[in-house]
Amino acid sequence: KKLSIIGMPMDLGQMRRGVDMGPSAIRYAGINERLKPLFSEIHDMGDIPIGRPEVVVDKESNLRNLDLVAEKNTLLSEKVDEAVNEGWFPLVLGGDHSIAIGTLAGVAKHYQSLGVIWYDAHGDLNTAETSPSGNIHGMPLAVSIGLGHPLLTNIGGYAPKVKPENVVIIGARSLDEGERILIKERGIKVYTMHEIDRLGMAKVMEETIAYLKERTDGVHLSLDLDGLDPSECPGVGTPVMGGISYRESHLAMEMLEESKLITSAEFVEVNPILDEKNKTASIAVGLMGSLFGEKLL
Ligand code: DIR
Ligand code: MN
Ligand code: MN
Ligand code: MN
Repeated sequence: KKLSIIGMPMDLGQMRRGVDMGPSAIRYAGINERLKPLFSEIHDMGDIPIGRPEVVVDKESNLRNLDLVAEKNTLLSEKVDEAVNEGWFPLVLGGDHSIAIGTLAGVAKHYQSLGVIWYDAHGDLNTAETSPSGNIHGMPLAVSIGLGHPLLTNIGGYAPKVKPENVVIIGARSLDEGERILIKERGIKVYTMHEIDRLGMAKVMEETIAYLKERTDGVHLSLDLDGLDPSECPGVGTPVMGGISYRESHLAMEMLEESKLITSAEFVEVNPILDEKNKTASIAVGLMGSLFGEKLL
């Protein structure tokens, strides 16, 4: 197995600066050394150039920095597409969660029926019409099922990227009104913290894996570090109490590894400015270790 690491230092999908340093923080936490024994080859492709563009606040559209988010995600989608074409497993480092728009645009065209695991405190299912914030990082899952501004939904020249019934959200505990309606309308599968507490993570992952195995030919893992509890992962822009534990998260990654289902991944929302001694980036790297087959014995 060959791994391609792509940094996406994007902070334009939300309002807290610092998440653009996520890829650096994750590299500093030792991603290359940690994953080296698990792959025959690793290419760190460096970062997609984002620059320090002037931030455009367009209150009319309720889509903050729309043009820039679309443009930069197009660049990411091309890099990801290229990696998949050449037989590399794409691992994207965020950056805020708006980058999932580009990752999925690059990945989804390679599958008949891509599945997505959305590991997150949030649903990221807002559109301009439902968003309370205007932040595009709260919208990438909606965009990927084809809902939202065409500049976002049509990246890569096709839409939608994913069928709503191929999506499993894990860890939700903060959903906006419009997101709740969409989840019910479109039949999106969600394991909230209630189900995780009640069933246990092992059962949640068994069900998720069985569900996706029968309907997909590839599965993308989109892991927002705010899915974990903020006591363990404080370095995120929108922390929500009562999250998934460190141990539950390792179990989830190990079960995904055993399933051999995952074909691409991204780890997002690491913000070292808000972190404690790079703890959140270190946890991200540890989770990658489990996802890619690190074994104690
Ligand atoms: C909120 C927060 N639902 C929004 N979303 C976040 O702005 O749309 N997603 N933080 O990760
Ligand atoms: Mn291709
Ligand atoms: Mn998110
Ligand atoms: Mn989130």
